[in-house]
Amino acid sequence: MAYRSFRTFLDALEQAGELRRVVVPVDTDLLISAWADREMKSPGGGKALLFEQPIVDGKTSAFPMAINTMGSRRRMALALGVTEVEEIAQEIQLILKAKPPTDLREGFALLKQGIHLLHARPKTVKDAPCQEVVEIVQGMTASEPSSTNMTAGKPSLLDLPILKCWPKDGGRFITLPNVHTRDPETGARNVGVYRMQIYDERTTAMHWQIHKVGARHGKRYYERGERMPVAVTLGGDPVYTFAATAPLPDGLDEILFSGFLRRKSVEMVRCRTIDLEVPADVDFVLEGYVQPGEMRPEGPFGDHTGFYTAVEDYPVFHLTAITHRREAVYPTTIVGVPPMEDFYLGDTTVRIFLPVFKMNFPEIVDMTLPPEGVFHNLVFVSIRKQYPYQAFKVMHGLWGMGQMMFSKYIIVVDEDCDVHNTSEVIFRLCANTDPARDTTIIKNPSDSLDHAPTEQNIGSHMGFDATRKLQGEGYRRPWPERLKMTEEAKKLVDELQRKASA
Ligand SMILES: Cc1cc2nc3c(=O)[nH]c(=O)nc-3n(C[C@H](O)[C@H](O)[C@H](O)COP(=O)(O)O)c2cc1C
Ligand SMILES: [Mn+2]
Repeated sequence: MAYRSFRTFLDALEQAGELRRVVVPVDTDLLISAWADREMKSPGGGKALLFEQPIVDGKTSAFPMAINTMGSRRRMALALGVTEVEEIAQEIQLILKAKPPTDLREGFALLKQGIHLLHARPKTVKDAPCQEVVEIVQGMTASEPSSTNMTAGKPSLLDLPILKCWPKDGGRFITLPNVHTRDPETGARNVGVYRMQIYDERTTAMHWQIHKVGARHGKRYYERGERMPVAVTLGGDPVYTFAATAPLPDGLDEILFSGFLRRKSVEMVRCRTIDLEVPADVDFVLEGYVQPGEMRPEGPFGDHTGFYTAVEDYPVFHLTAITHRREAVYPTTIVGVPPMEDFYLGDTTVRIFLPVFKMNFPEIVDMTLPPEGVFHNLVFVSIRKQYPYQAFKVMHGLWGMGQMMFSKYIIVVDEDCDVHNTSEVIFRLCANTDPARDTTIIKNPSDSLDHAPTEQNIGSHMGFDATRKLQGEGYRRPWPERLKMTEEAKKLVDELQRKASA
């Protein structure tokens, strides 16, 4: 299901009892953040919050703002228009297994997949809700000057209800920007969520870390000495933001993936001042550019590690235009000590792409990144083990897959262990390992945000084989049997307890 706008998504959340409206004015300087932090940490991720009167520098913003809209399993499913995100995983599995159908049922299933894939191709449109209001920086020449909806005016980022999230943050940060860029050589498009610190009404930082696709595109422009067009979108169908946060297999275009997820092709419109296209139904578009070589200190920022990320130099984004819907809503999030909203974004990605992991590693049964690990610090994976050292083979495989390279600790357990039950995983880890025999330490790139490694971006990672040991793994004793009560005894006690409490 596709949402026509961010507001339709908010309406759906409200109807499902998943949204709370806040009608009192609340300051964007720490107070919305403090409120949202409490909400995100309440059982199950709390509710989405719509602040109708965000206060910026003592004035009520012209735009309402929404936060925690994807911060629970239920809201993630609603965002993606499904009952359970496993439905999408099943679809992906079907596509991966695409082969001549062996019976009619399978044939129909494949056909349906095919149609959805056709839907995935974006279309270009001329009229766009996201350009109902167009404000162009003076001196910039806009395309299609004949347009009727052109508004004179001075675009200013300070008009948006942008949060200062944590007390020692270096300023206000746009936290859910969908940053659209293009590879100048191949033309390949990319969308990633990279936070943007506001410097002034027309300038921000562009925090794409060195391992990210935006940074790679940037490097191509820098090498050519060319100004890099960058379009930042906010809002629209929530699948756009989800796709932009998902570490997609390289080469899978976020816009195509969005079309697949929403079962409707994304309508794209050309920006007014730069040569890029963006989804026509988003709430805001910040058009601009990054100048090769220009760097500026960014931060500090209260990050999803639970710590402040220190000041570092990052590229600078220069605004050339703001276009927006007349009734735009500003979407945002905050990150911090887990659990926070972003856990659910990451969790959904793992659940959706489990079939891709399983295709590469058929022994994988289930996998999760528990919230305590803040994405990259901790991975639990269960496998059906057949041969010695298979747990190590799986670790090395994961460390070689895209952003899984950052995984600091990987714990491999047997298939009968529920990886979503952290207590059960820790029990297996403690009970089944001899540290010298069952661990491995490797070198790999580290997440830029990880403050623990001595040097930024590089570090060691550790794998634990907490599976039951086979003979060929150096274990020479018989593996003991795990305790289990008989079914008969359990049934009899059920009856006895019923009687005792009657
Ligand atoms: C709320 C949120 C904020 C994020 N902020 C950043 C950021 O500032 N810089 C960054 O490099 N990645 C950030 N990420 C992670 C990227 O969006 C993620 O790695 C994504 O897969 C990058 O896309 P890419 O592979 O196309 O570069 C953030 C993710 C979330 C959920
Ligand atoms: Mn990407």
